[in-house]
Amino acid sequence: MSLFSKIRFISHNMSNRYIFLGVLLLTIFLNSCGDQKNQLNIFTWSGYISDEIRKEFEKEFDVNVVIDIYGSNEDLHAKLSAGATGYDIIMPSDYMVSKMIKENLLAELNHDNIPNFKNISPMFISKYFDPENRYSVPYTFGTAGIAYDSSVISPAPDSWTVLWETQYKNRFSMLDDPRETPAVALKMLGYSLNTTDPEQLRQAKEKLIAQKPLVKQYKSEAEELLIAGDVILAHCWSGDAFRAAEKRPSIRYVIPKEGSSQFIDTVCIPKSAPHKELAEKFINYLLRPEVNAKITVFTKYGTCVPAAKEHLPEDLQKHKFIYPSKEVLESLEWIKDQGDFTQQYSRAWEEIKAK
Ligand code: SPD
Repeated sequence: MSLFSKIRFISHNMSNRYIFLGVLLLTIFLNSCGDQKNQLNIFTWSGYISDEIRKEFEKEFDVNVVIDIYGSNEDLHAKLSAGATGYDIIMPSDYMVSKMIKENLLAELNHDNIPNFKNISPMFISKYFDPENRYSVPYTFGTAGIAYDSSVISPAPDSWTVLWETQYKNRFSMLDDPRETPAVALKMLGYSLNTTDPEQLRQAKEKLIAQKPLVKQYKSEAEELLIAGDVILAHCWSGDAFRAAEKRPSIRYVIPKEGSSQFIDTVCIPKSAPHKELAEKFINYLLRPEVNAKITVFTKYGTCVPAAKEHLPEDLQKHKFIYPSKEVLESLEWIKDQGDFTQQYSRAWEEIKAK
């Protein structure tokens, strides 16, 4: 190699090295900028926050949003009371809010940071589980009932007893939930779903044990099973039935004549939240009427923000999956936190699952 070529070779390699070093430093710098972005960690039910809402919030507030999923209030409670930290937003139902307040697991909200709280209908505020909404903001409401495929099952079932019929062995699912599933058996037996009578709970447990060989799966995300046609009946929540019906139009939803449960799911901030102010911004964002309407379109649960209805297609403003008749409404009960007796529900549920 001539001297000239050698010099050119060395300088070429050096400049490559400088370029490589430059790119490396830039990458480290950009990554570290990324890491410094605030991150909002949400722990919620499946199908509760759409990608659209997540991305729009990320863009407007220049943050990252990470979503983790639970299938029951008790799973959420178990995780938080075992000391899980890092979550900024959780979405417990009514009775779980009162339990978590009692156990000091929730942060008090700074309402100055949530001016859109004024958009909520008075129907959904000051409820028994948090009378001054110091810890919770309503997110959605709904019921539990039976979704069924009307192309296979006709006439429509009107009783929980359909879920004990041997002809449907392995063709239906039950919620995987220590309060909702015993509630079905309690209602069938004519008892309150909030019973604190050990004998009534024992009878409900026996019923569910007898039913177990027929059950295809205990699953709280029944929507997937219904859409895939893996089940033709499912004990599930109204919005999930509605979402399944959107993809499989022969799916219908009924609330059996014996009665069922109703709920309000809320948005709360755990006491251990690392980004409380950001969490309050998120709550305030969810309460914008146009954002809240998108939530209803996505989740298919009821909205607590009346002004959101103006942004909703007409059928969603009064759909019977969301708004049951007066007669049906009268047959519904709220699940309540039963203090120490809750352990008996958990034990009964463990025994059923262990059979
Ligand atoms: N896929 C969303 C399900 C939300 C259900 N929350 C209701 C709990 C009532 N106990």
